[in-house]
Amino acid sequence: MKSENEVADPLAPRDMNKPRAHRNRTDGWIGGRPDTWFGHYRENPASRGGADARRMAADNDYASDVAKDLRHDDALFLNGDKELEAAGLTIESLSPGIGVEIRGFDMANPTDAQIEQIWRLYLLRKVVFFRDQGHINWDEHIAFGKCFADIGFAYGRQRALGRNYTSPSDYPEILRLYADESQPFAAANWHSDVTWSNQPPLGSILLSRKSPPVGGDTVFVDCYALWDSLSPTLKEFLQGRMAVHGRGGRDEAAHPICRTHPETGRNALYINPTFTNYICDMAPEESAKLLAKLYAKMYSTPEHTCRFRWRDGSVAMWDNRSCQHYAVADFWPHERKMERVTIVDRSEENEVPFWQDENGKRHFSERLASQESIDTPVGYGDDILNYQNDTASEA
Ligand SMILES: O=C(O)CCC(=O)C(=O)O
Ligand SMILES: [Fe+2]
Repeated sequence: MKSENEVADPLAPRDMNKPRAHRNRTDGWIGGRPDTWFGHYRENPASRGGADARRMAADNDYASDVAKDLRHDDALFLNGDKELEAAGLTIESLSPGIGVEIRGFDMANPTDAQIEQIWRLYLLRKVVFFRDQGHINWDEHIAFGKCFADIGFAYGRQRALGRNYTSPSDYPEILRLYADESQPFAAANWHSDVTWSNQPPLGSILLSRKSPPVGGDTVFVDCYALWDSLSPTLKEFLQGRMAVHGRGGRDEAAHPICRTHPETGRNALYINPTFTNYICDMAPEESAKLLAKLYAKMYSTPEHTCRFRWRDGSVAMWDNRSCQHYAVADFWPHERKMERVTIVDRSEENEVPFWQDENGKRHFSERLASQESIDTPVGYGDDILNYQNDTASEA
């Protein structure tokens, strides 16, 4: 007998390797290597534009409209437009779907028009980059963050810090991530920041004070595209479903797996292998299996990523609601000194993640631990500390 959870099997292989399979599948994975799926040439661009890849395969007029939209977007993200020009900004995309470098302004003295354009690009590109901002001091770094949102502490609302993270004593808003030969560290695990909290920070503004001569890049992945590229069956199975996140094996917050962005209205895949413990309302082994499949899909699609090479004074400003990041830990024994300002939503209503259903109803994340417990850094035992050494991360 089928149990309630066994509706349509979201893990069932669907037509992999069949001729003309692109006509009836859109996910490019399960039951085979995703990168051998020949529909990728159309499917991944479709995901980046939020288009329907199946319909593109069946309807040439629709496909040519999508192509037109993508060409239009590419022209904007490569060349800019009148509004950017009026603000004195030029841009260059790192990849078709995610990441753009913005040039022509000074973080210490941004104009209102520049702030408006930076936010516009931030929402569209999920992460934006600036170069040559090494002259800014902590006050200017904080002031720049305040142009967009409220300033949080290292963990957003939580002030107390864990290992590897320090703040100058009179600047709790500045988080230092310093690594060198004797203090090796990198947040080398896919994540969106602080998802163990039901009030995760909306974004971060990370400045490189000292970049390694080689290595230490940061990779970003577009979580809208990850959501859009799932099969309709899997989307239906996951929509409205929650996953539990936490640190150190604890259950601290339940978040919708399909998270609706409060400003763009787009849906993003909101699970990560750093903090997500399990999917709710599934048997533990089924949840583990599905998470593994999802991660395999999420992190094996270079089409949805961009990779940023740091230089001294470079800045990355990312949106935790629409992308994830991974700091590549290949730079030891070199020095890598980063400083971060964390931004939190001004609106309480938007700060707690939610999934918005087709009737406009918001289904919010839940806090599962006491506020006091959430506000306390996780204590790793000495054994674990020694064993994990450079890998444990809370932010
Ligand atoms: O060091 C980096 O590039 C990113 C570190 C990180 O994960 C963070 O600041 O949230
Ligand atoms: Fe992070």
